[in-house]
Amino acid sequence: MFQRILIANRGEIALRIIRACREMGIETVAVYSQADEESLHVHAADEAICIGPAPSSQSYLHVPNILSAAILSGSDAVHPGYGYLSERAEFAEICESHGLAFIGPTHQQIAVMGDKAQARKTMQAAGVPVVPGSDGPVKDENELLEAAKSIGYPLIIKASAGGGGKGMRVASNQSQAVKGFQMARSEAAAAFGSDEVYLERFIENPRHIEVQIMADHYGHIVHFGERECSLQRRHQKLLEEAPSPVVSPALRTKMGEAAIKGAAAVKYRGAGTIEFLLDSQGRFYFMEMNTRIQVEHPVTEMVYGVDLIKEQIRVASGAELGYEQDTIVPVGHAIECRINAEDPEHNFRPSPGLIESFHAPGGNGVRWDSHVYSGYTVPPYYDPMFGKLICWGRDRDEAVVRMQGALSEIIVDGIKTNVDFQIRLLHDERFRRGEFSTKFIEDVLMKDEIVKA
Ligand code: MV4
Repeated sequence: MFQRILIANRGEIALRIIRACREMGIETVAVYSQADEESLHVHAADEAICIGPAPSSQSYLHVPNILSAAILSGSDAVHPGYGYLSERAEFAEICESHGLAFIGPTHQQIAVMGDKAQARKTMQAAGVPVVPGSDGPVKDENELLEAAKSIGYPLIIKASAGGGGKGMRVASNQSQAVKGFQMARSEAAAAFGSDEVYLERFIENPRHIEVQIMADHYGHIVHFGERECSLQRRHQKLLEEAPSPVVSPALRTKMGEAAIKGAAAVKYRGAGTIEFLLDSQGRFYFMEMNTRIQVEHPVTEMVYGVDLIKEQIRVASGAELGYEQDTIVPVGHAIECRINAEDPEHNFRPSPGLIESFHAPGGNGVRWDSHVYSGYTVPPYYDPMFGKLICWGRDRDEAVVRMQGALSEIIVDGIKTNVDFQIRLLHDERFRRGEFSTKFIEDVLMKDEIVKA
């Protein structure tokens, strides 16, 4: 087992990883930017090293500084958390070549899944269902129109280097396809330094459902069911739950087995998430694989009674999984609300600043993962999420009621938050019935607002 882990991240996830290490008897080294001196993760770790000024490019994304901190502190492993360097293949490779275990998959696996066209090909070859689409990237207008003829409209043009919704264009006919192709290419070139794009048939009103997997270094792979992640705004998830209200035990088994098959095809190791689109007829298609721990991992933890961070660390150190799929059974229902420093009244603009007073929610089945406290200042440089509220119940209704109660207990004075927006979402009858798709927040909730105003 590792003796000392450097956590290459900040905020709630850094604290989450420190807590897991503490339970495992592993020492922790926090890194922090000059804007994060007062963050709880700095105080909670056994050692803390300043790695640079506030901007991420000079701190949490600065590989030489983080590597120096890991080596000078005598760490034997690096946990990247989510975001930042967690899916940078070069970072994983540099860690390993300096004798530091990277708590995640191999750099080759990160690279394959980071190239979305290559990931799609890999999954298709493994027998995982993919959306009908182009056979690899499309190079020019001829290839575009040729592929579009067999795919049909509407179609979606996606950047190979993209993911998370950047560099995408939907086209309903030939002229839109030609225009979208040019736009997607130039957007991708500017954003990712690669203008490679590929095509898929556009699935209307899909649900975003992702499967959690865990793999050891010896080829054993299990899944921990799905998370329903359809409730997003501009590709930022707002509320996630496990299980999905529309996934039956039979579909869970099918999606879980598909996810394991895809992971096995690249001899995957560590924690991973296979994202699927689920259409209105119950068909599912591979979309992307995330090769990191995800923000919403706690809903899976609460339903399956597992500590995914501890499992990640255990398998990274070379331990065997040690349990079989048939022992992994979901119990009850969990919901996560992301709590952001933002102003829903003004187009969700960020609202950083001093939290003058703060009160955390609590109670039976309530979990609050956050690094903030009364007197903490949310810095303007990073993601506005400052906490995650996770509620478990024996069924979905109990989880919803607990979440409503817990949300109304939160007190945050000094900054604007999305707490009231989350309360409204939980009271919506369509949400209560589990009837929503990825378009719900923008098309339904936001439109209601315009109508009301
Ligand atoms: C799609 C799609 C419909 N059809 N692909 C958005 C993020 C990126 N990971 C892929 N995305 C989508 N891909 C096909 N073939 C619709 C989306 C999409 C979406 C997916 C999940 C959650 C929210 C979304 C919002 C808009 C579009």
